[in-house]
Amino acid sequence: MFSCKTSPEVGGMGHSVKRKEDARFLHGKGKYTDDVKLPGMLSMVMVRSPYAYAKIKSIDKEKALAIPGVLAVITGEDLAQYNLHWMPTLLSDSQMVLPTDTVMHQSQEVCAVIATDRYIAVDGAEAVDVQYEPMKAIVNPYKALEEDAPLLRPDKEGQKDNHIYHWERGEREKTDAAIAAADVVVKERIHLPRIHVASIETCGIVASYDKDTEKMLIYLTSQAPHAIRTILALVAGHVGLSEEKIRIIAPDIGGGFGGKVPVYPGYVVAIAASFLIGKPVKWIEDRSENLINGFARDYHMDCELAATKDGKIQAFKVSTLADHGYTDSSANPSKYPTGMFSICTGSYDYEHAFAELDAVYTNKAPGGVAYRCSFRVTEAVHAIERMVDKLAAEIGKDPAQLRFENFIKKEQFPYASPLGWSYDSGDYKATLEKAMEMIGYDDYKKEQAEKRAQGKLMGIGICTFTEVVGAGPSKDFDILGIAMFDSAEIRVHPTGKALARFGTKSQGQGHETTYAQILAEELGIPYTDIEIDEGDTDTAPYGLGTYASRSTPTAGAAAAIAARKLKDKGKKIAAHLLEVSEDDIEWEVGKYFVKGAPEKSKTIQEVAFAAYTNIPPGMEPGFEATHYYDPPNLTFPNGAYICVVEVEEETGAIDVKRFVAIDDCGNIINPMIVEGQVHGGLTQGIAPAMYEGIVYDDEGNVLNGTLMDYLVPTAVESPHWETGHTITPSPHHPLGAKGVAESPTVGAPPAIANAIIDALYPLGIKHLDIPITPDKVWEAIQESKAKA
Ligand code: MCN
Ligand code: CUN
Repeated sequence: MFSCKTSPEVGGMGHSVKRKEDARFLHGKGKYTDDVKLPGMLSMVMVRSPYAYAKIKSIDKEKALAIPGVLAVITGEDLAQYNLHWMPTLLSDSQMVLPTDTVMHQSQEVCAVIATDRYIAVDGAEAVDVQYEPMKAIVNPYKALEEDAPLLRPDKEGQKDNHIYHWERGEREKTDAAIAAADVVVKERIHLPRIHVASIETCGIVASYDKDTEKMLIYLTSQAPHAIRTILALVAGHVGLSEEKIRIIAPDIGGGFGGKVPVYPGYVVAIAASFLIGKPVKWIEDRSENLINGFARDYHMDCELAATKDGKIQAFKVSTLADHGYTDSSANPSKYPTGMFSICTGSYDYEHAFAELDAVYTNKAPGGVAYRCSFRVTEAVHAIERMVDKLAAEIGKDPAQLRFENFIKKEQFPYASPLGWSYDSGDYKATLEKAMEMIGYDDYKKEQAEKRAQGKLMGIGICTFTEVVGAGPSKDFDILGIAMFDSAEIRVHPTGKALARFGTKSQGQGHETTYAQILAEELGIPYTDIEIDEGDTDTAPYGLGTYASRSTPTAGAAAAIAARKLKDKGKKIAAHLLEVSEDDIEWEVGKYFVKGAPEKSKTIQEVAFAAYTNIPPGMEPGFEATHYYDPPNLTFPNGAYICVVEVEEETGAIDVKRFVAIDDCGNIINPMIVEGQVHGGLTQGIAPAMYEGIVYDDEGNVLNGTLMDYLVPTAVESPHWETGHTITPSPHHPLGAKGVAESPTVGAPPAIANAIIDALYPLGIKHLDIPITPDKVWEAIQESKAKA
């Protein structure tokens, strides 16, 4: 167990101090991209395609340009003159900035109208006359692979069909053989549909080019400002936008959840427009533009789990078809096109596994963007956790018992998983035991038996997941060639107060508080005396940004090590001040003292002052340190979630009675912030499980592109989350911490799905795909009754 080393006033690790950033947010003083107003700023609005697949016959700008205040209509042809009409996606596919001849999905950007204000720009966009020749859209990814399917991406050299790539991990033959020889094999096709992060703040940019200084100042709601700057320089260097001339400032962010990692076409057009016109250009998406473009997931997974008749798991195989829309815009590391999907073997110890994935083009918006997923871990965890429950049901074993019998044991860590990961640490048994105790598992089992006897539908669902977060190591992980590590830079001022800057960027995770707590833990400077700064590429050290719950595993570690470098320098200064040898100096949080004479001491603040005023001969003045941290491995948090539901047979209504979440993210920096992250993440877990899913018609139209039709759960839909934790420190992280922010979103959907399907099991219903809505349940019940 973890015990705090610092006082609450210093506020190091383990203290639930209040978030420093909240005063600003609660007082309405957060500064978001749309709050940026620059002199002479213009507004940009996109003209979007009503069709999912169409040839553009003509674009008539005349009427739009005739509107007073409309300054320009930018088309793909205009950008083509500068070779800016295509851009790379984060996974090295290509995406149109603006089309020159064909639109590939409904709501795709067709051209951009620039005007003196947004109202005029909207009028201008409506006045642009685009003539289309609609074509038959491919919506179903299986049909996209049929032989007579039209080739969607003839622009790609060598592309002969709509197949993007094949990926595989593990041993196909051995896994197939183990499955063929097993007593029991359960199979299922599991679909995780497209969903949208639906952050409160949509995407947006203010691009401001100064022709005299040749500097491009960009305000961008971005989770990864440094990486985006590098990519922009690589894409637009040929027109003079080189990296030192680009400054990206990511101001406050109203939710990222993965949706603010990529570069969207609107960003490039706004930058190009400002570059050409020489004035600031703002582009902010409206809600529907945000909801219809860019989604997570769309994985169709064929799963097979094999076991002995008493439930010893022997092999797992999963073959996935991934619908990426018209371009693969997954924000995944380049050597991991399917992200960390190969964590799909889960928390269980068995020998044989094989995972393969085929990615395919369809006429949908670029897919594979994230939804609080740790790089495809949600999909992986859903596959294995649904299948483990299916196996339990098939052999009539309690799903908790089945898990206990198959868990990787505490002594087996570091554990080499069959698909190539080295799990760092964990105690899965303890985590599940704690969850079962907290919810009162055995009592619910009895209650369920009684309810079933009365013909009532009650279900208990478990998910015991293993997460994988914290990329690097940079030797394995890069995005478009940019290696993944992260950074911290600390400056302690003469009065002992400090400023620390990071390569990550908080979107609501509380970094201004927790990074200060890490430094407080290491240096003993109160967390309230430490300012945290992120997101400005001109001032922050280079880093890859905040996603995949990597900030604590990477930048958090960098902060600790940078602080330790400072402490080493401080020790020399303290020795000088106390007139003893360095070897005689000891450290206790916040001060140095002479071994055996604790009354002779210097505080960190006194040492900081001396660093600028009274240093030993030959030493550099100043009290600063920087560290770029390249982790030796990822961190592997885990959790045990249990959900209890009741389903009403007449209506299909689902009532989540209890939900207990026990997370193990190693040592915790701020328990309250972690709890907040878990609450938010669980709500984003119930969302895809029960409510959210983008629906397409056969023509590729999105049928729920507004928040009237796309149900984002609020406090009303959310159950009372009950949380707790176990602590297995990461052996390789300098603070023993693991990332946590996405665990709940990864773990909750299968727990909820398992509970609902368990409730319906007496009716013979053995699987439902998420979102499991009341109408889906009702239909399944009707079908099962018709069969009976
Ligand atoms: N933390 C801690 N102790 C630990 C682990 C984490 O106190 N052992 C704290 C951290 O210090 C940090 C927070 O918990 O303040 C989350 O840390 P971490 O797990 O490292 O995740 P990141 O900071 O990298 O956040 C990214 C993650 C992702 S990928 C998505 S998606 C998501 C999420 O954060 N988007 C969010 N949570 C979000 N929360 C808000 N409010 N808004 C978003 O857009
Ligand atoms: Cu997968 S969503 Mo978060 O990694 O930014």
